[in-house]
Amino acid sequence: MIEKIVIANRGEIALRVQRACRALGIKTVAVHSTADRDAKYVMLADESVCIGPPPASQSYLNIPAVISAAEVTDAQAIHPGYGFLSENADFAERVEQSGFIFIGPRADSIRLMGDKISAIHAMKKAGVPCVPGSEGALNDDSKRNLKLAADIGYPVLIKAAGGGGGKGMRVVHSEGTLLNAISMTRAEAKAAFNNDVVYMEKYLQNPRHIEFQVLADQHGNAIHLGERDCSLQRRHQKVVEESPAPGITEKLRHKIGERCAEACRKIKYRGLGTFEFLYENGQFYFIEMNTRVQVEHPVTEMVTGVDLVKEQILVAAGQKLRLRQRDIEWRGHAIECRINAEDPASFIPSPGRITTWHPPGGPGVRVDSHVYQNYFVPPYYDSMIGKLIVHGDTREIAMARMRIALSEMIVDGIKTNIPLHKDIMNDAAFERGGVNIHYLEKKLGL
Ligand code: MV4
Repeated sequence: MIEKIVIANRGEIALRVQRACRALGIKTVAVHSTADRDAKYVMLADESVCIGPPPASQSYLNIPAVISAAEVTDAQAIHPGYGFLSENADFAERVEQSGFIFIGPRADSIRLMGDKISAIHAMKKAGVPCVPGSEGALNDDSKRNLKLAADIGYPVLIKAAGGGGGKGMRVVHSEGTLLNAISMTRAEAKAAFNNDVVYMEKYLQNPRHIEFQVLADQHGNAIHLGERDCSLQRRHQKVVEESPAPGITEKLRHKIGERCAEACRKIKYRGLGTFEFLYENGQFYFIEMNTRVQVEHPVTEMVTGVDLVKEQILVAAGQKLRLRQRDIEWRGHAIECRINAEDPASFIPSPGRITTWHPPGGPGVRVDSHVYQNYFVPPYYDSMIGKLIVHGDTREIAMARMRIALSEMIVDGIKTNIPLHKDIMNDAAFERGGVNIHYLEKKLGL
């Protein structure tokens, strides 16, 4: 069994992983940049190693520094959290080559999903429903590309195989602009990802973003833990997430969830994973798979009662899944608000010292945050300072709890997006449930 884990991340997820380790009796090593030296989660860890200066490129993204931290502390495993090195196949490979356990999938699974074309190909083959599209890379044969688009039907979307998370995409409404759009997307993709491979999909105009959580072990077992609705986003940054997704029946949940679990068995996937879908007119369309623990994992934990990070560590250690599909039960409804240090109207980051930190509490309220009174939010990293998650028997009760929790929450010294969350929780369309991916940007007048 693993006795000591290096947590190759910072902030709330570093603390979250630490808690899972503690629950399993595993010792923790925090790695940190000089900007995070005084963070409480660093002091709470059993050991800590400074791995470099504030810029992430010289600390949290420094592969040799992270692996050295595992060597000098005699740890057996490395947990990458989310962001940073979490979906870097080369990192996963080097961790394992250095004799450590990477707490995540095998490097080849990360690589498979990192290339969006190979991911779609593998998932389609495994029976997961995908968006109608080119089924592979586009070449420079204009006639073929025009025929592909005509067959798919306009509007189409040109996407970069190395993209994801919203970068490198272009909508094309008619044949007159198709060829130029392909070359433009290709050039941008080359510049951004050093990979000019692009593909084509039918453009879905008003979908919801719904994702399925899966968990698999190294022995061929895989289960799904239902779905999360992450449609409330601004510029590809999720703002509010919830589980279950409004209006998704138990029958549909099991149908799509089982397809995802079966796909994991077919590709011999191990660890936590998220299948991202677009959902429109009652149909699910796979777009991408994430091979890490996600920011929004707590909403799934709240409705299923499963500690996902704990299970993730156990399967990485080689244990068989303790949970079977029939053990998974969904109870009530959970909502998460991402609390960011930013101006609620302009979204400009607002780093600085937190002079008052008064988190909410009470039944069904969870706060995942690493901050505290007098904490200095550094300007170098993501502006998320925590997550407020609520649970209730129904969506209405969860929303009511979120309104109260937001009203109790006091953060002074910096600006936060709490006013935006209060506004969303009183929005009539959000209250009805099932808004699409464009709703928040339209509401904000973007
Ligand atoms: C799409 C789409 C519509 N049709 N694919 C954006 C990020 C990347 N992960 C996939 N994205 C999209 N792919 C087809 N065929 C619309 C988006 C999209 C989006 C998806 C999920 C969440 C927010 C989004 C915001 C804008 C566009």
